[in-house]
Amino acid sequence: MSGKSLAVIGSVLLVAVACSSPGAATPAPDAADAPVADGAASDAPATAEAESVTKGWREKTVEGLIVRWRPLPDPIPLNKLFNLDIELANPTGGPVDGVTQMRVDAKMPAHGHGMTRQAQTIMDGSERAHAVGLLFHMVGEWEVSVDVYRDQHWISAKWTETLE
Ligand SMILES: [Cu+2]
Repeated sequence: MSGKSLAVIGSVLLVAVACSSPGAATPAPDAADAPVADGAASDAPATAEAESVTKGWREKTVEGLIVRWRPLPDPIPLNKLFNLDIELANPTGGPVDGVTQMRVDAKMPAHGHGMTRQAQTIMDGSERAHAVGLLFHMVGEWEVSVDVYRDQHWISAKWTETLE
């Protein structure tokens, strides 16, 4: 009798889990998801830029691919989790083809160490991704790399971010 009740409860739980997982598997789109079409990222001269102000999208063209990212929040906080939005673009316009994977990592080259945790990168179509769970645990210079797997090889775009 009680065994049967447990079995019923068990199946109800299973149904509940099964029902909730499709929703849970979809990462909630960030509130700040609106792609700021600011080619204005390179507006200000890069000289003597204050590292403590919002810099917006960082951009670099590597192997014929425009790679952009911005931290959330911006500026990157010390010793607190942050995320990155990543966008790819084709310099000649049109879609970006052949991208199957993206990943993000960061290290402090001067100290010979990386982050204390691994970021998870979730692709959102073939031209966007969200990297979650980065953490800069020290002040100083961090090298951020956004790696894109395209046409069977990795393209790596790197930036230096200074945390004060
Ligand atoms: Cu360090």
